[in-house]
Formats: sequence, C-alpha cells, structure tokens
Amino acid sequence: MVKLVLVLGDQLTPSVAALRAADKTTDLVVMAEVMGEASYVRHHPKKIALFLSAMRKFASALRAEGWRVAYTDLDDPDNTGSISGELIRRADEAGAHEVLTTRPGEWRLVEALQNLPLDVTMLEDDRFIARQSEFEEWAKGRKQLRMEYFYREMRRKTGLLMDGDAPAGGKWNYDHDNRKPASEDLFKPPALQFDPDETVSNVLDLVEAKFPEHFGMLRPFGFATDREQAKAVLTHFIEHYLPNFGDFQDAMLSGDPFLYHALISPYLNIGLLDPLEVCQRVEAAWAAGDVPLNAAEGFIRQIIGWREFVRGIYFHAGPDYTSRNALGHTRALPAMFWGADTKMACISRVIEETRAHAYAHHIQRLMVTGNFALLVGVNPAEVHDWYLSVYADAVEWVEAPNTIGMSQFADGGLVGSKPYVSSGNYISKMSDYCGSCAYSVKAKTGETACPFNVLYWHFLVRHRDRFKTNPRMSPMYRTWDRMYEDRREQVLADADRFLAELS
Ligand code: FAD
Ligand code: DLZ
Ligand code: SF4
Repeated sequence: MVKLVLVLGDQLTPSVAALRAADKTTDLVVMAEVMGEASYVRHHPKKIALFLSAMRKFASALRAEGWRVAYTDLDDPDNTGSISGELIRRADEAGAHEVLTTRPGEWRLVEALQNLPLDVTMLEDDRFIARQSEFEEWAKGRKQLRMEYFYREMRRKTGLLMDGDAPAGGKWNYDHDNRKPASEDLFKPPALQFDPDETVSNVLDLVEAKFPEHFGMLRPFGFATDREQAKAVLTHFIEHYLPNFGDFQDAMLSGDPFLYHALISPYLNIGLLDPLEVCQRVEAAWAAGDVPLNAAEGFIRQIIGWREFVRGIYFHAGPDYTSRNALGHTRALPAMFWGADTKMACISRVIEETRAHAYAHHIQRLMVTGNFALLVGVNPAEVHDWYLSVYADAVEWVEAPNTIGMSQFADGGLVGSKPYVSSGNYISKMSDYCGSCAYSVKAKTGETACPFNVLYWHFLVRHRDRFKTNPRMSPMYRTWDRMYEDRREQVLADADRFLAELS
C-alpha cells in the first residue's frame, strides 16, 4: 500500500528521517507550498522566497533521484491552503491511509499532524547532535539548565576540539577573547550572493504578487537555495571571515551588517547544511593552523552549544512556551519595529538592515532590539511574533527560546540566569551607532539622554523584587541605592516620559 511521505519546508535533507524510512519504489513524497505556512505570521518576503525556492529545487533533486513527488505550488487552484489539507487531498488521490513524517520544528504543526484523520507515524528529527531523550536525561534532576554544561557534553560526544578527555588548549570556552569592537575593513570580501536562476526568479515574482504588504525588501535576493550554494557560503566564511569571527563576534558597525558572521543559519535550519559537518570543517581549519582557537571554539559553541541547547529547551518546555510572560509585560510592540521613524540611531539601523536583508546578527537581535523591547516591557508574545516574522532563519524551535527565553526572560530563567539588559554604554562600546544619534549616550538624564540609560534603571526598579537577590544583578541595585535621591527621581521621571511618548 502506498504511503505518503511528508517533507516540510525546513526538512530539505535527502537523509531526513521520513525519507530514510520510506520506499522509493512505492511511496509518494508530499511537499506543499501553502498559504497557512506562508502567512501564519507575516514573514519577511525574502524568507518566503528562500523557503519556496529551496523547496522547489529540493523536489527536483528528489525526482532526479527516482522519487515520486506530489508537489503543490502556492497558486495551484486546488491548493487547500494548509499542510493537513494537502495531506488529506493527496491521500484521497492516491488511495493512501498512512503518512510518514519527520517531527516538525514547531508544536503548532506537531499538533496539526497528530490530529489528522490518517494513520500518522512521526519520526524523530535526528539532524541534530543530541537526541531529545539525551537532553531530557541531561536535564533530569538539575535545578538549572545552563548551556555551558550541556555544551561540554556535546564536545565530549562529538570529540570536537578535544585533546583526549580535555578541551583543546586547556579551556572549554574562549568567550573572554571575543569582545572587540570592529572598524571598517576595506579588504574584507563581500558576503557571497547568488543571482536568481529561473526557479528563484519565478518564486520572486510569485512572492511579489502574493505578499505585497509584508514588511521587508524582496529584492535584491541573493540567498543560497540549494546544497551546493549553501556549501559555497560555508567555504567563503571559513576562508575569509572565520579567522576574525571570535574577536568581532559582538561588534556592530553601521556600514557592515554581516561583519565576520557565517550567514548560514537559514541553511542549517532548512536542512541544506548539516551541523556536524559544518563544525568538522571549522575544526579542520583550526587543525591546519588557518584559524585561531578562540574563533573555532566560539563558532563551534554556537552550533553544538547554543543551537542544540535551545532545541532541547523548546521541546522540553512544551507547547505553551511561547505564551509565557514571567515579567507580566503588556505593552504593544512599538511601531518603530515595523520601520516607523525613531530618533534612536541603533534601533533605526538594525531595523533597516532587517528590512533589507531579513538578517541581523546575534548581538543586534539581543542587545539592541531585544534589549529595548524588554526594557520598555513589550508583551513577549508580540516580540516573539516579530522575530519569527522578520528573519530568514526563524523557525519556532530556535527562535522561541532565543526570544521568549534568552532575550525577554519571559520563561522566568529557563534559558538564561539573568535578563540581557544594558544601558547605552554597551551599545556605544560595541558599535559606531551612537556617533550619529540624536541622543547622547554620555547624558544620563534629561531630554537628550540616551533612552537606554534611563530605561535600564526603570526596568531594574520595576522588577526589584524578582532580581534584587540574583547574585549577578545585586551589584546594580547597590549602585542604584547609592545614587542621590534627586538623581534617581530624575531618571525615573525621564523614563516615564519616554514610555508615555512611546504609547
Ligand atoms: P553566526 O553568528 O555566524 O553563528 C554561527 C551559527 O551558530 C549560526 O548560523 C547559528 O546556527 C548558530 N547560533 C548562534 N547563536 C545561536 C543561538 N543563540 N541559538 C541558536 N543557534 C545559534 N537563530 C536562528 O537560527 N533562528 C532564529 O529564529 C533566531 N532568532 C533569534 C532571536 C533572538 C531574539 C536572538 C537574540 C537570537 C536569535 N537567533 C536565531 C540566534 C542568532 O542570532 C542567529 O542564529 C545568528 O544571528 C545567525 O546568523 P549567522 O549564521 O551569521 O550566525
Ligand atoms: C516558513 C515556511 C513557509 C514560508 N512556507 C512553507 C510552505 O509553504 N510549506 C512548508 O512545508 N513549510 C513552509 N515553511 C516552514 C513551516 O512554516 C515551518 O516553519 C516548519 O515546517 C516547522 O518545522
Ligand atoms: Fe542607541 Fe542610545 Fe547610542 Fe542613540 S545614544 S545609538 S539610542 S545607544
């Protein structure tokens, strides 16, 4: 009896679990471009174009390998508009009752597939270094789940940067070496971009016609959309950027949105690159003496540490994770996140880069937009929807723990031990944004004071009961308590005025 084999838009790996378990000679692969997935949040047009282009190319590659593929185009008149609808339609057409799937990366889709009136087998997505059961085993009995310890387990498991049982170079983590601000590098080759081929051009026309209202610039579109191109992006990174990755990982520079970052998260997340292979290539570059240890370790930690850790957290925490709101924040997302004018140069820069590229690097997401949303008390569900919409690499399993957890502290400390909040000083130190800002980062109070400077204290005061005993935050409360009374009143009044104007 024919089985349907579902391949979702982020499962574009020839060896994904459902394809491994299927029989090419009898089974039918189902892939579907559907409005439900393309618009459940208002995805950036570049993100939609990336997913649809890569899906079309992957379907062609499967056919070339001898698979039968039932592929639904977005504008197919019979398109039912949802993954469930397409599976039911294809099951009727093929006389099938059974569906093989690989577990989706979003609870929403897991639940939709579990509720299908078909016989669904859901296999674990094993394109990760840790199985979920390993994460659960590691998490069992721990009071706090911290990335650093999980990361060490993953180093031991993979043998990456290990010298027997010890970490290469003697230290597990070289983050302390990774804190330099950047200046313009005239000799840095630009990021690798690809001219749209016929498949991509057709998708771009489709996306332009169907999603004219979505925030973000569709063109120019230079994303990799197949495995070969994604590998070329990785090679470009290793050869040209990786040596500086560690040093400038936290830096932000107005003329250079990409700096020395890898730009590979969308390809890892949709299945065009494999995380272990990526790390092995980086390790080989270090072993060959081409890159320093702080760069190789810093990079590998992001993948086998953070990426694996947040995935474990997402499935560990359960389907209600995205509605958590530990700090009780209720403010609507300010219009500046969708491009409305703001005098804050840092926010304006990051939003413009996001609009243009469907990309911002980690520190821009965490310490500029995320920091601001947290300080002003935006409802974390709205912040989550925004991050899920605007970045090409956003799939919920990775986006939600980063947003709800790391950035907004809405999970009450599951991902991070303290909220990532800072005054303008951090942004000033790590970027060149403040030089062109209408506000002064040096001014601590008054009309022209950097809003981060007053909002930072306002946040700490609002949440004093929760954070005053946190050992990593109590020094800040002591600093606040030592300030003159009139200075404290001025800071809070300035913050209140800013917040009132924001509303
Ligand atoms: P690099 O800086 O070059 O890092 C290399 C790789 O490490 C990345 O490609 C990525 O796969 C991995 N990585 C680095 N940091 C993290 C992290 N914190 N969590 C998981 N993987 C990480 N990443 C996503 O892939 N999808 C998201 O939707 C996403 N949303 C985020 C939302 C917020 C609020 C924050 C603070 C971070 C988010 N991140 C997300 C993590 C990180 O910002 C991106 O992975 C990174 O910016 C991707 O760019 P890059 O490939 O150039 O990464
Ligand atoms: C993000 C996305 C988009 C824009 N479109 C589709 C689509 O048309 N068909 C599809 O199968 N998947 C799409 N995706 C990805 C899914 O929304 C979802 O993020 C992942 O499949 C979750 O694992
Ligand atoms: Fe941002 Fe403040 Fe610097 Fe302006 S002064 S760019 S608001 S950190």
